[in-house]
Amino acid sequence: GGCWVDDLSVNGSRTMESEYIRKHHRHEPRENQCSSYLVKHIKAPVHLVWSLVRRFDQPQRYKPFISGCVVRGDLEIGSVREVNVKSGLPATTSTERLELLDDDAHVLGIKIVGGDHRLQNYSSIITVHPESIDGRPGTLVIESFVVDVPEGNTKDETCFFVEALIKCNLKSLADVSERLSM
Ligand code: A9S
Repeated sequence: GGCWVDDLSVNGSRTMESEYIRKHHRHEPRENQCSSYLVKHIKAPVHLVWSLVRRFDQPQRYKPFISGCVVRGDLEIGSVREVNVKSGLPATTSTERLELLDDDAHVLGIKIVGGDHRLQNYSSIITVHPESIDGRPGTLVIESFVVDVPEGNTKDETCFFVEALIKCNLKSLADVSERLSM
């Protein structure tokens, strides 16, 4: 019956999701750190979503808080980008290093190594996976992070702050991808 199939598809996607998380999104947060992950289902094909995510040199293509960036290096592991943040946010710049870029497994890893903000020892992993949404090609995006809990903040506050920013990034990634795939 419908419920079993639905249940299977829900459980199916949930076990796939947990499989991807176990494989790519393992962070060992230290006592003074918090770590979490977010999931986004995008109605656009995985190659299109990945073409946006993989551009370490152009985060502004989908990240709403970033006005631009300058990259030193040539998109090799270890390249560093100087990100300029739009006004109105609790930062103006962020210096970020490319840790991982796997065009086969669709994995991007970055570390924030500097900037006038409060996210110390921030590192994130974003992976994209093909899935079918309403029988059409879609993409499951998973983004995880680990970051120091700043002095004077709690783990919950820190997770809430970072999760809110990543939710905005993933919403914008969905909007840009879905518009491009129309
Ligand atoms: O850009 C990301 O992938 C994720 C985050 C959390 C970036 C956050 C940010 O760019 C602001 C949006 C400016 C917020 C940085 C580095 C610090 C902030 O305080």
